[in-house]
Amino acid sequence: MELIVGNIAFSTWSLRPWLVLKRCGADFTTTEVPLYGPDSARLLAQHSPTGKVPVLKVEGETIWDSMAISVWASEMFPDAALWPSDRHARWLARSVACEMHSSFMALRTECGMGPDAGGVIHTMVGPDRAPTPTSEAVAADVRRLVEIIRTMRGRFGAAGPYLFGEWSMPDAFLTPVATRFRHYQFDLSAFGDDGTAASYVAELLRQPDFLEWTELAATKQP
Ligand SMILES: N[C@@H](CCC(=O)N[C@@H](CS)C(=O)NCC(=O)O)C(=O)O
Repeated sequence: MELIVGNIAFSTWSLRPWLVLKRCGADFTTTEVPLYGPDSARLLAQHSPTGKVPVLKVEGETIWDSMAISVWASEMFPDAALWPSDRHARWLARSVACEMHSSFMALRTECGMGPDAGGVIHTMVGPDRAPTPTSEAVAADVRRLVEIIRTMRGRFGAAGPYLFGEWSMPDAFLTPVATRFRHYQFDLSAFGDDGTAASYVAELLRQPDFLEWTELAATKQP
């Protein structure tokens, strides 16, 4: 089984299924395709029907899209408990993962990872960037994320430090956000946080699998 990813330092979409597969204990290799280079389009076309990563190559199939790969993993590794066992928590965990997958465009665009228009490369693994003024659209995204974290941690977080207590799929989908908050040095208290979101973000950034990804990034050129 082979997971094709973009630059480990900044490909936020790639990080999610990588965390999910690690959580499952899946036996997989990771192949990095450098993005935004002169040869990137050709290399991506060799691996991916959409020209985008991540994709998972397994049993002769190519599964594209981070959500599809994650859903595949939850089907193939039921013992990994990728979704919460409580059914109410599970329904809402899916809502959070899907919202994360389909929304927050302002945050993604204005607080991007990878090379910016000026050629500066923003990465999930530092160095951090001095805080910059945020647009109202970004502020609305951050407020919504803080609200999600406070609500889910408040309702379901008693059994552990993650969004639904024990680690579950939404944590994989929110880890790239945690790296954006760190890189762009967001003060979450200015967006409605009472400390819950900041603690949760810190937890995501110290989860062992993310630290392994960070170590992997250190061995590569961004
Ligand atoms: N919705 C897709 C998004 C994939 C995506 O946008 N991947 C970026 C890398 S982070 C990419 O491959 N970009 C290459 C390009 O657009 O040339 C997913 O979840 O997998």
